[in-house]
Amino acid sequence: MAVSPIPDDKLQNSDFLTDVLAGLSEEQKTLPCKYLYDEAGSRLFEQICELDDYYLTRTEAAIFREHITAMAQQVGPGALIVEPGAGNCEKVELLLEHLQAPSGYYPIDISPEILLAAKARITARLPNIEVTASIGDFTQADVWQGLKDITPRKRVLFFPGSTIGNFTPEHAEVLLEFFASKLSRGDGLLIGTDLVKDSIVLERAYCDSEHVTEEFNKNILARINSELNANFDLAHFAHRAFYHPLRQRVEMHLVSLKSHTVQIAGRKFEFAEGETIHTENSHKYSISGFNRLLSSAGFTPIRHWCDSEQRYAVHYAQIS
Ligand code: AVI
Repeated sequence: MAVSPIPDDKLQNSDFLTDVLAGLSEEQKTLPCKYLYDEAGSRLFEQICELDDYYLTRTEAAIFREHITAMAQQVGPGALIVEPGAGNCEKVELLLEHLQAPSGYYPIDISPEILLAAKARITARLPNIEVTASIGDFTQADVWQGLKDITPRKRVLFFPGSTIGNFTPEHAEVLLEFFASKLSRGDGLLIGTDLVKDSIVLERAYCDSEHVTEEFNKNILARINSELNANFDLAHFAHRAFYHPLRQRVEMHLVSLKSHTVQIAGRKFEFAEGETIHTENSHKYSISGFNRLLSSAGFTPIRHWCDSEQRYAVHYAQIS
């Protein structure tokens, strides 16, 4: 099996300060969305997942509940489930419970505390499933090395949550190619994607009436203040999220409400009134569009499951 890291210029794993200074020096100021998830940001994201306006999490969960038997059959007996970015491993439990004689579960996550607590929970609940927790960044080669010691009948990568939507299509293809490089013929990928839909529904999901997404977005400025010795005034920025139909994505921005200067680690950044910092993209796919992406990354789309309102899809693809 080829094991190689994703090139640094594609899905980089670089330093917070370097990324912030570089992003805010661009003409369209940007901040990489991975920095939204410090401890406070991760807590806020958990609250987002519970919001009425944010339909993604509950819709995906309902699809899994409704179609879990078919999904488990599709995965087949003796599979090793590999989950990059597994977090608290909650979503995989239903699948693990329904699989026929799974050969194990291999979650990968950067947070040792969360991953080891999840391993203990799963082992207590499903003692027949061997859990091999791999701690680190799933875009790096080392965290996949442990797979060498496991020889299941097949491997299936589990990547729910529409996380793939936070990569541009170009980077999503690189990531899926990287996943494909960890698999062999007959192995599979079970992946969740949010579907293209009415912009009102989409914009409500990212501009919720309880203002949790606003707090989540602004938290990145608070994080820069506390970790990088900066002086952002959060009251000088507003949250904005809108659907861009040509790019098929919701863009999240922070809008400067007045002309002002911010200092970060001794460097000055000017903000004009109305200027924005682009903080996140959340790409939406049609079924055919995502199938094209899977194919270009080396997967063969096999089938998908949707909710009755066609809001969200879970795809199964394999290496042919
Ligand atoms: C993690 N990710 C799939 C979420 C999304 O919907 O793109 C992140 C998020 N950003 C704002 N709300 C939720």
